[in-house]
Amino acid sequence: MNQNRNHLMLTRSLLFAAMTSIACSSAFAKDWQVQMLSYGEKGPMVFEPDFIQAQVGDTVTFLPTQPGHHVASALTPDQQKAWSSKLNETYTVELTEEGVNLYYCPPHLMMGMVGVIQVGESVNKESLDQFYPSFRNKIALNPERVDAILEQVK
Ligand SMILES: [Cu+2]
Repeated sequence: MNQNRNHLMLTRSLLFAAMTSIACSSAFAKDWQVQMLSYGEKGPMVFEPDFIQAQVGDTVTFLPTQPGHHVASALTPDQQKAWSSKLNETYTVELTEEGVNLYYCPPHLMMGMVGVIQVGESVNKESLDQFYPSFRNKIALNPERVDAILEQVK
């Protein structure tokens, strides 16, 4: 009898612990902020920061700090929907899948306005490595700056 009651209490407290940890993980989801700049620390036409290591459930908000920019995904993890924003708008993307997101500013891809969001592990690194050479061919100015961003993907 007594043992049964103990077992029930243990089950209840485990259930409570599980529910609490679910609530906590969403409470700690982070909103990262990326500025879209015509001139930043690394020169003209940049996202700042240009590399983010995030977790599933986080969001990234792109801010039109300086005018003339927007953002579009070039490559996303398999189940992550492609995204794109309108010119000069604040835009938030929800990171629903693990893997690497490569994105760019459409009017300034040629000038290397590119960024990366890694979510958890880089599970789609093989797709990224296959995709990157043709993408890099469209960058006329400072492709090395973009290479350095991609090198942070581990
Ligand atoms: Cu731009």
